[in-house]
Amino acid sequence: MIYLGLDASTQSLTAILLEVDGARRSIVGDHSFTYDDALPQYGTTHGVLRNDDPSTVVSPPLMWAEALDVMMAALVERWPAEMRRLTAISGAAQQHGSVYLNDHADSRLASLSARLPIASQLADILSRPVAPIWMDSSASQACREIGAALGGDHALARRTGSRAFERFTGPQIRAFAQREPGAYAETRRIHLVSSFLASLLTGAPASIDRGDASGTNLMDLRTGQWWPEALEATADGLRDRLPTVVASSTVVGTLGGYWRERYRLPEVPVVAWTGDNPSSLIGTGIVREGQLAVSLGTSDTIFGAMRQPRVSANGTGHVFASPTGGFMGMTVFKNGSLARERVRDAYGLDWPGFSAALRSTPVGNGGGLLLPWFDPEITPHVAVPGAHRHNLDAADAAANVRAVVEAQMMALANHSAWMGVRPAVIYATGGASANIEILQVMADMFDADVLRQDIGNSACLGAALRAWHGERLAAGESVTWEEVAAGVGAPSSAPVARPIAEYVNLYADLKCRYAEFEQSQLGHG
Ligand code: ADP
Ligand code: XUL
Repeated sequence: MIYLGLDASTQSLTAILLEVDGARRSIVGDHSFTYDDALPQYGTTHGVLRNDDPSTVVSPPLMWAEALDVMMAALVERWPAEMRRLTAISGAAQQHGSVYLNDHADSRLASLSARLPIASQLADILSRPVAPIWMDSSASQACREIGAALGGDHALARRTGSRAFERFTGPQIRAFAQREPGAYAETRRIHLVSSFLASLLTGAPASIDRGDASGTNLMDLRTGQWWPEALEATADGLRDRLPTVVASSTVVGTLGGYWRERYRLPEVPVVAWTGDNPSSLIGTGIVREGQLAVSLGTSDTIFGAMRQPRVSANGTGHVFASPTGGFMGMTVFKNGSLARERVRDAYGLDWPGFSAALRSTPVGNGGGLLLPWFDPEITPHVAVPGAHRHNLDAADAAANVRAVVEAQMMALANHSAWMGVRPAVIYATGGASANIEILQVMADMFDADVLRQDIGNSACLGAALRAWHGERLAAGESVTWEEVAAGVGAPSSAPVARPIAEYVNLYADLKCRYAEFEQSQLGHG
């Protein structure tokens, strides 16, 4: 049986074909491309569109639709036999981003012509031509209003898992309804990226899973359904515009006629798509509390499973529903890979040069510190971007490379303390987990062994594994999450980096100094 997992991330679309044959599982195909390279006509840089205002970051939804077409064509060309034997599909997508569809959407999706590319048939179903994505931080006022209407940050966090965050879908919807009331009035459906892409596959409005619905400030974590008061505090008539919320293992439809005719694919179940981070939880095999993963992708995230939702007292981080039916804790940083690239490029380096700089500089950087807020930051909240240096010469390339990596690892460690987990092992994933020198800083900072999967994209692997789990469940077979997590997803057992006692001690001290520097720059010092 062959399962297709897709991951529509900020910068790229990735696919994994997973074959399950009894206890044997193997990856029989994988393919990935960046939107910038494959679809330059949309004019994105790193998958996004920006204007002069650093708080506004959007992407074209039609680009994601066209990317699905490009991906299916490539998969069918390279793995024709496997694609004909497809058993089920699921997906993961960057979280929080929202897509706004008008009254024509339902009938258009149900009657797509297989002779024309999908994107060319969707242009007039959007009530908003662009989708605000997780990097957008322009909804501050909406956050304040929603927080105030729902009893303050802590009350909102206890109910939905997070205080109001600018990138969360609820505040984004409120900001849109206030700025463009006419376009909001024309909006019939609002999808997250995950449920939008699932809808394109099924040809009908697809439900959203609880994991991705947790990133909206609109779902009650205890009931796993939309929270009526939050809907009311966010925008008029919102309930009717949102997808229904379902458990992550739910089959939300079958592959639509467009894909079956255009690519000669079977009519297979489509399992609910989820967010990339909940999907990574499955892909890294973290199904028990006490384990943590760090994803170094476009965003840097740190997350782990939680049996009961425990929100942080000071508003850092999130609790989401996990695809396993429990919960997950997470802290997110916007200045992840793009900040590392910014430093790399500022000094004319490539990745080997970046790694060489890490090897040639002393651990602790002689006390040189950098706050790498090149973009507005999520954790801690920084509205006005700016990189701040302490004891660090901006002209010293190698020291700045070490400073950005140490800063990111210190921020990951400090701002995940609220989860109360001190792991002996960290599971590293995401594009930058290819970099062993970065992982050594991680090991020393967390005093933990770092394990890395052979498969770099755990969100995509999680999607393929969830397709398998959901399809089997629908067929009446129960597959435990432990079984799902075992096997192909498991990292190779040998750590790729181990903590060195001397550096662990040095970082214990430096982490406190970093926290003080951060506070002083935030104006709380
Ligand atoms: P996404 O969040 O879009 O899924 P990925 O997890 O695919 O992102 O990561 C992409 C990023 O990986 C690139 O932006 C790049 O900065 C980073 N990357 C790739 N190779 C390396 C490397 N050797 N060292 C550090 N970063 C790397
Ligand atoms: C999670 C978040 C990002 C996106 C993009 O809350 O904002 O990690 O999911 O990957």
